[in-house]
Amino acid sequence: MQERTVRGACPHDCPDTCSLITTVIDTKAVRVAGNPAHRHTDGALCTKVSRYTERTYHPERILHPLRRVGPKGSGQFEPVGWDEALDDIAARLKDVAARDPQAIQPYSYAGTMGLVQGEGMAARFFNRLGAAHLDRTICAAAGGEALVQTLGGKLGMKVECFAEAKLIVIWGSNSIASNLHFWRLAQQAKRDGARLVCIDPRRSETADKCHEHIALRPGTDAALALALMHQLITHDWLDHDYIAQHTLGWEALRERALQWPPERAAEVCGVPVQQIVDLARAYGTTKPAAIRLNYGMQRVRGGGNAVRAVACLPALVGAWRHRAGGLLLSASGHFPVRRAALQRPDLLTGRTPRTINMVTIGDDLLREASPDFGPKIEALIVYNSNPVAVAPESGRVVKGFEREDLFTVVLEHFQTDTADYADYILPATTQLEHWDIHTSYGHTDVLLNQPAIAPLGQSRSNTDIFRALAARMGFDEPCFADDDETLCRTAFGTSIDFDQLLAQGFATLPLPEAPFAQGGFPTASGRCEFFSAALAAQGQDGLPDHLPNFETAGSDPRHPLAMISPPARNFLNSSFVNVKSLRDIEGEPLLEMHAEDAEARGIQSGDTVRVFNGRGEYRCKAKVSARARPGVVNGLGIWWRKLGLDGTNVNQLTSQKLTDMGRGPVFYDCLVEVEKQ
Ligand SMILES: Nc1nc2c(c(=O)[nH]1)N[C@H]1C(S)=C(S)[C@@H](COP(=O)(O)OP(=O)(O)OC[C@H]3O[C@@H](n4cnc5c(=O)[nH]c(N)nc54)[C@H](O)[C@@H]3O)O[C@H]1N2
Ligand SMILES: Nc1nc2c(c(=O)[nH]1)N[C@H]1C(S)=C(S)[C@@H](COP(=O)(O)OP(=O)(O)OC[C@H]3O[C@@H](n4cnc5c(=O)[nH]c(N)nc54)[C@H](O)[C@@H]3O)O[C@H]1N2
Ligand SMILES: [Mo]
Repeated sequence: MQERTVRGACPHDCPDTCSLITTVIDTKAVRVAGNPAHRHTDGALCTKVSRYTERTYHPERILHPLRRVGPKGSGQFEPVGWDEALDDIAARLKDVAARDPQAIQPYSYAGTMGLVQGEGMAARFFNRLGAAHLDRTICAAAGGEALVQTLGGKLGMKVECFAEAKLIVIWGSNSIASNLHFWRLAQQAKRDGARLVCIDPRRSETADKCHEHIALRPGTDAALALALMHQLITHDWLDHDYIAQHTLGWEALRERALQWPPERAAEVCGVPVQQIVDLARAYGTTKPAAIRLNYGMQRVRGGGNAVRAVACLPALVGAWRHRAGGLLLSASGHFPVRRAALQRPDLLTGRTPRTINMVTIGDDLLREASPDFGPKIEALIVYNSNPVAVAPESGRVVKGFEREDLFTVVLEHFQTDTADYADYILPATTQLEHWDIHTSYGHTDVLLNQPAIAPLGQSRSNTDIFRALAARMGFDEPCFADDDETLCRTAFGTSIDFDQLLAQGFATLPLPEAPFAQGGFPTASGRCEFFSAALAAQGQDGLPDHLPNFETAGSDPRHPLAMISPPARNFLNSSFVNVKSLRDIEGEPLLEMHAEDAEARGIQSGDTVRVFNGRGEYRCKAKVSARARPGVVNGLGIWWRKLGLDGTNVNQLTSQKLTDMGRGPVFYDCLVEVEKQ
C-alpha cells in the first residue's frame, strides 16, 4: 500500500478557489482536504468539496462515450467506442462547416474555472474552425461591466483585509453559503468589534448572523445606495479631498443623490426609513468601512446601475485610503492571464464570427436563418455547463434542444438534464484526473492543479477531447499538440514562478495592500468615474440611477409575487445535485414564502404548490418561512429538472431579458403567482 498526497485546486465557480490536498492510496483518491498552508483556504473546505471523492467515484459517473438511441431528451443511450464517436462527430462538424462554420455553436461556462480545461484547448479548436463565439454573460456580466465603467476593472480590496474592518456591509451575498472563507474573515472582524450589516431580500443564513439585516425588495439596491449618498452629503460625511483628487462627475452625482431622500428610497425598497438613516450614519462615520458586494443584486434589469451606485460609495467617504476600506466584488482583473497565448485568436485568421449570448440560447436555438442573425444553429458543443437546467426560460431552451435537426455533443461527468438531449455524450475527467491552473475572483493567488489519479474508465480531459477532434478535422497547427502541463505554463508565462506552483500549489500575486489609496484608477480618466463618458456615449445615463425591474411588484395583478432563486448552500449551481449525501441535506426543491403570502393563499408548509407566470409553471413544496419577506418568494436553486416534482425547475419561470449593462441575465427580476395544488 502506497500513500501519497497531491496538491490541487478546487475547480468550482466560487470566489474562494481553495487549495486542495488529495490523499491517494495506490491508485485511488481517498480524501480531499483543504490545504492548511494556503492562508485563504486555511485547511478548511465547504461540505460540498470535502465530498469531492464521492462525486468522482459516483456510480452514475459517465465512463465511456455514449450515443443516443431514443428520442431527444429521453435519456436513452448506447455505449460507443471513442474512435467511432470522434470520427462521426468530426464528419458532422465538417459537413456543417462546409456550409458555414458559424452554424456551429460552443456553449460552456464555469463547470470548471480552470484556464486550461475551460477555454484552453477549446478556444483554439473553435477559433481554428471559425465557429460562432459565445458571449459568456450568465453570471457576472452586468456587475463586471459596472466595475469596469466605475473603477476601471474587476478590482478591489484584498479579501484578507476585511478582517481589520470596523464596518462590513455584506451586500447581495449569502457569504456563509457562497463565500465561506470570506465569512471566516468577517467573523474575525466581528470578534474585534466590527458591525456587520447584510442587505438582502432574503433572511439568509448570513443575515441571521449579522447585527442588522436590511430586507429590501429585489432590484432596489441603487435606490438604497443613492439614499445613502443623500445622507452622506446632507451630514457632510464626505472625504472632500479624495473626491476632488480622485473622482470624476461629483457635482452631477451630488445633484442626482439629492433627489433620493431616505423617505423616497424607503418607499421603493420597502424598508423602514430609520434603517437607511442608521446605515448611512454607520457608513459615514466608521473607519475603515468595507463593502463585500456580490452578484445577487445584479441579476435584475438595473443590475449594472446598482453595482455602479454602490461602487461610488467608497470614494465618497475616502474608504479606499485604508487597506481595510473600500469594496470587493471581484478580484479577477488583478491576474495577468495571457489569454491570447492560451486561446489563440490569431487562428481566426481575420474571420469575425457572429456572437451568441448564452443567456438567450432558448430563443437563439429556435431562430431561423436571416441576414441579421446569420445561419440557423446546426451543431452545439456543450462542455462545463448544464444550460437546460441553468439558462433562463427553460421551456424555450428545452424546445431548442429538442430540435431533431440540431446535432448536439455534450462533454460531461454525469447525465445531466442537458446531456439527456445529446446525440453524443463524451465522458470528461474531474479535477482529480487532470492538470489545470486557476485564478480566483475572491482572492489574489494563482493555484495549480496536478492530477492525483489517472482518468477513470475511458474518460478524457476536455483538452484531450478537443485535441483529438482537431486531429480528425485536419487541424495541424503545432498548438494542437501542446500538452496540459505546457498549457498551464503558457497561462502566465514568466510572470508566475511555476516551480513554486509545482512545489506548494499556489503563488500570491505581488499587489499593493490598498489598491486605490492614492487614486490611480485604471479608467480612461484615471479617476473613480461617478460619471462615465463611455456609458453616456452608448446612449446610457452617464450617472448611476435606480432602474425599476422589468417585472416590478404590483405591475401585474395576475402575478403579484416577486421570485428570486439564489443558490442552495449544498449545491454549486446545478453541480452536486446528484450527490446523494448533499441532496439529502437540501431535501427537495422548496419555495420559501412569508406567512402573510402563504395565509392569503391557504398554503401551509409541506403543501405542493404550483408556481406560475406567463412563461411557464413549476411545482414544488412550499415552506412558510421568516426567510422570505412579504411579497417575495425564494426558490432555491439550481435543482436538476429531472429530480423535481414534474421535471422542471425554477428556470421554467425566469425570463431571457437582459440587464442594463453587460447583456446579463435577470434571474431575480421575475413575477409569479403561487397556488396550492
Ligand atoms: N454553495 C454555493 N456557493 C456558490 C454557488 C452555489 O450555487 N452554491 N454559486 C457560485 C456562483 S456561480 C456565484 S455567481 C456566486 C454567487 O455568489 P453571490 O453573488 O454571493 O450569490 P449568493 O450567495 O446567491 O447571494 C446572492 C444573495 O443575493 C440575494 N439577492 C437576490 N436579489 C437581490 C437583490 O436584488 N438585492 C440584493 N441586495 N440581494 C439580492 C439573494 O437572496 C442571495 O442571498 O456564488 C458561488 N458560490
Ligand atoms: N434561476 C437561477 N439560475 C441561475 C442562477 C441563479 O442564481 N438562479 N445562477 C446563474 C449563475 S451565477 C451561473 S454561474 C450559472 C451556472 O451554470 P453552469 O456553469 O452551467 O454551472 P453548473 O450548473 O454547475 O454546470 C456545470 C457542469 O459542468 C460539468 N463539469 C464540471 N467540470 C467539468 C469538466 O472538467 N469537464 C466537463 N466537460 N464538464 C465539467 C459539471 O458536471 C456540471 O454539470 O447558472 C446561472 N443560473
Ligand atoms: Mo455564477
